[in-house]
Amino acid sequence: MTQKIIVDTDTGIDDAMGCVLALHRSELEIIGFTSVFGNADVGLTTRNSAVLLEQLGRDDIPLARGAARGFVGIPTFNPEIHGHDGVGNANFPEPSRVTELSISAAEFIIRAARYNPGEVTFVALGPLTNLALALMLDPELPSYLPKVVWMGGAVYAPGNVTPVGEADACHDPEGAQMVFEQIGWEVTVVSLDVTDTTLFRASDLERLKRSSTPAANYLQRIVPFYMDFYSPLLGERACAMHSALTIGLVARPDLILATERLPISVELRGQTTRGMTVADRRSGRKVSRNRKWMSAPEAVLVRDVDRAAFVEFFLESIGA
Ligand SMILES: [Ca+2]
Repeated sequence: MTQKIIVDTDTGIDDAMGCVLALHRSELEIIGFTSVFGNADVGLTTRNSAVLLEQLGRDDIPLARGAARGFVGIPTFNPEIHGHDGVGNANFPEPSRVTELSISAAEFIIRAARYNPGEVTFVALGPLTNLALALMLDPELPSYLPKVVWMGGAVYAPGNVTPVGEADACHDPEGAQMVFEQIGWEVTVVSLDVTDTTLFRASDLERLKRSSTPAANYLQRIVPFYMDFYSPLLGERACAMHSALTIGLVARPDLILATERLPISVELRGQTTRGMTVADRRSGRKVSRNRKWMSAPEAVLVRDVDRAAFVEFFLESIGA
């Protein structure tokens, strides 16, 4: 059975890997791409999604531009991770066939969800700003769009931009909190707890290089830059597959080995912890008298995945 998805992405190298995977899976029917700031300025992330769609010959997929910033704070970017252009300084030509929709990402999300009530899974690979904006415009959104999957946060694992903060959560803590505190939808969280340890290794890149599919050709131009950033952190030539894993788990839920239902709240005010995804892990939380946490809806945190099977699935899917 095909699953309709909206891919909300701050493309981004690992995001591009995820988008490429999504475009190659017949289980997934992509009804639109929405862009958001994050790995780079939203102008660049929108352009990168347009380039990706053109490179893979999928300029039929709608693309709507989203938020340029989160609710609070001026965004900052880290070009050493994804490059000045967000995709490894790969110098792709300007997109000519893909044009942005005239409506915003938030408006597109509402329209697409209302047109396909109950059928669309919102897959967010960046800050949750667009979904929060859509929720502000249409408070009934969860009844039309009941499933949200988010690559972001860190519950058991440390953060990546701060000791406890993951990048997408830190880019817009308020937007993320709006999504987590909302009752009526199921939020699945694919956090650093599993993505940081799901690696694309040098041997996988070699396999990619032996392939000449459009997807392989495209990824060969951007993945090495990401590996350059990650390799000193990992102690081997590799990179984390954050967003690609997230898409993979939407396509193949059987690759999920363990989940945990937890109320999650996003720290908005901490001196050193702003953006931290705080889960109530207390065993006695359900009988606790702490009403704030009792009323917080539970999210589904992915705790373990079949990493080797996923990487093989990724490579096979793109013809490598
Ligand atoms: Ca991302």
